[in-house]
Amino acid sequence: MKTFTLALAEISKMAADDYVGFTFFVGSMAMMAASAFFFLSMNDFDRKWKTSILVSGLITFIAAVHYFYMRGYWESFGESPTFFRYVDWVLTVPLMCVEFFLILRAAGAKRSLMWRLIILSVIMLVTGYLGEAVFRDQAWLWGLISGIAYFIIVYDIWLGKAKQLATSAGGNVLKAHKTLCWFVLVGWAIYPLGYMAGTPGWYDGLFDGLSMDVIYNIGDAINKIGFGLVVYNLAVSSSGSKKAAA
Ligand SMILES: *C/C=C(C)/C=C/C=C(C)/C=C/C1=C(C)CCCC1(C)C
Repeated sequence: MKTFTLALAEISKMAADDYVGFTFFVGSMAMMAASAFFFLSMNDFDRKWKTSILVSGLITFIAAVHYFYMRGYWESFGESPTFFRYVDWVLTVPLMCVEFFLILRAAGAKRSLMWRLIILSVIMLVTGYLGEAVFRDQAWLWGLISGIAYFIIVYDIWLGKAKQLATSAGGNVLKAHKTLCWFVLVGWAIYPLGYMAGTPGWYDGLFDGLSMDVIYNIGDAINKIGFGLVVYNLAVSSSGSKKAAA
């Protein structure tokens, strides 16, 4: 009861114009709801798809836990929870790479493809962290290196090996792959905008009035939940059997 009262007291203290606090709060709830949805529905599918849905749920669940911490951090210190943010990403973005591998596995995707995407995503995130938290004076340089890793990922999935595999798989897999590719090209492009809004550089002034954390929070909701739903749809449209029998 005491914790409950305390929690209420904290919530009532959130200012009406605290968009960062608000999006952290809504983000926590959305990630939690999405996790419940994915976890509860995963048993409707056969084994092949179960793992993919499990991973969708893990992505939103890991994010939900980090959002609770990040909201609290913001509440207590009024600062961006940069460290928690990047720990969240370094766990969840590689899992999104695993999703690509899982849906292309039947078409013959090798583990090397998965590891390549994972390593690129870790390079993208570690260099981003260095620019945002450690070498802020050279944020543009670290952002650029991070951006190069990002573009290689985009290239790989849109035009490289992953694309070939998706094309040979055809049908629903190809469709889902394409949608995920759009998420990476457009949805993930939200993050560099947040980065530029939150770090000093030649781009100063371009993003005046925009909050890095609000931009990141919107990006996370779109990408983590959206990605999971694409995979869920693929499972629904491809697995017929068990679902139809139920
Ligand atoms: C669930 C979290 C996701 C999908 C996070 C994705 C993050 C990125 C695509 C971040 C990319 C960055 C750049 C491309 C350049 C500037 C630094 C970053 C790390 C913000």
